Amino acid sequence: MTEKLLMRALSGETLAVPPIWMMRQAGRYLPEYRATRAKAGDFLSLCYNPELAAEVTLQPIRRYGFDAAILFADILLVPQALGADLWFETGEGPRLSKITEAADMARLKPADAIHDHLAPVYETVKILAAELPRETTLIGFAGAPWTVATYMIAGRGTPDQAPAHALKDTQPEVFNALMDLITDATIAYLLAQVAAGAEVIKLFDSWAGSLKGADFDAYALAPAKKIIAALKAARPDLPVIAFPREAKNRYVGFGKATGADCVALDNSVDAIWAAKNVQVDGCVQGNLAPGHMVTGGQNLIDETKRIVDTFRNGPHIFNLGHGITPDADPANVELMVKTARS
Ligand code: 1CP
Repeated sequence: MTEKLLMRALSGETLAVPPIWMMRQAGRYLPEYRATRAKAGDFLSLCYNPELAAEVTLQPIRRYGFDAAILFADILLVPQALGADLWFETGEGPRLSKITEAADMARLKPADAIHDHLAPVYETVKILAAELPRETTLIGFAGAPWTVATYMIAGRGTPDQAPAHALKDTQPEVFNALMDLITDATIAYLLAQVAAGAEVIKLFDSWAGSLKGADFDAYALAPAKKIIAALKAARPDLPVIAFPREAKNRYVGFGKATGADCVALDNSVDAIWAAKNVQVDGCVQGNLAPGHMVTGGQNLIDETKRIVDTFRNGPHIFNLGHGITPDADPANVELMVKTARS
C-alpha cells in the first residue's frame, strides 16, 4: 500500500489525521516566493522557468511539510498556448486578448498545437517528480473550460462573468466552439502533465457558481465529465479532484456525475451539511476560510478543529476553501498545520 496520505484519502480511506495542502501554497505571502519571482523577473517568466517554478513549488513543502505539492503554473497558460495574448497588469491581475466573435475563434490554434508552448511546464513536472520527498503527492492542474472561457471572453477577471454569459446567450455557436476547443486542449495538457509525472489532477472551476440550472449541467458538469473520462481512459487509476467553486446545492452528486474521486468545497459550504450530502459519496477537500491565515489566533484553532472533526468519519483532505491571500502570515499557516495534525 502507498505511504502517501493524500493518495490514500483519494482512494476512499478514512484516516485518523487528514492529509493537508493549501490552495496557492506557493505564493506572495512567502518571502522566499517573492525573492524567486524577483529573480525570474515577473510572474509569467516564473511560470515558464522550469528550475525556478520547481523551486517555488518546493518552498512550502520544505517550510510546512504539506502532504501534496501543486505544480506552479497558472490556468491562463492554456489560452496563451492557444494563441491568446496574455499579460499581467501589476496590482490588477491578468489581461488577455478577447473572444467576441467567430473571427477571434478562427485566429486560435487547434488543441493539439499547445505542446510546444507548454513544454516548460512539463519540464517543471519532471523536475518535481524527481525531487519531491517520497511521502509528498504531486498535483497537476488546469482550469475547467467555463472558468478559462470567462477569462478568454472578457479579457480579464470579472465579478459576475457577464461577458461570458452574454456570448453564451447571444452567439451560442461561437461560445460552444470555444468551450469545445478549451476542453480538448485541457485533456491534451493534463495527459502531458500525467505523462511527465503528475500523480493527481485538480480541475479548477472557480466561476462554476455563476452557472444555474441547465447551464450548470451543460458548462460545468458535462465538460468535467468529458475531461475526467478522457484522463481515466488513458490512466484508469489517476485520481481527480474537481472544484466547482460556489456550486452550492449542485455540489450534491457532482463527484458521481463527473467521475471525480474528490470534490473540493469552498468556504461558503457548511461542513455538517457537506459531510451528510457530499462526503457520503466519497472524498471531500476543504474548507477553512482563507481569512484565518490573516487573522490567526484562537478562531483559527477552533475553526481548524471544527472542520477536521466534522469530516472525520469519511475520506477528507484538509485545505482552505480558496487560495491563501498575499497578506497572510506564514506563522498562521504553521499553526493551522499543527492544529489539524494534533
Ligand atoms: O503576482 C504573482 O506572483 C501572481 C499571483 C498568482 C499565483 C501565485 C497568479 C496570478 N497565479 C498564481 C499561481 C496559481 N494559479 C496556481 C499555482 C499553484 C498553487 O496553488 O500554489 C494555481 C493552481 C492557480 C490557479 C488559478 N489561476 C485559478 C484557479 C484557482 C482560483 O484561485 O480560483 C485562477 C482563477 C487563476 C487566474 C489568476 N492567476 C493569477 C491571478 C491573480 C488570478 C485571478 C485573477 C482574477 O480573477 O482576477
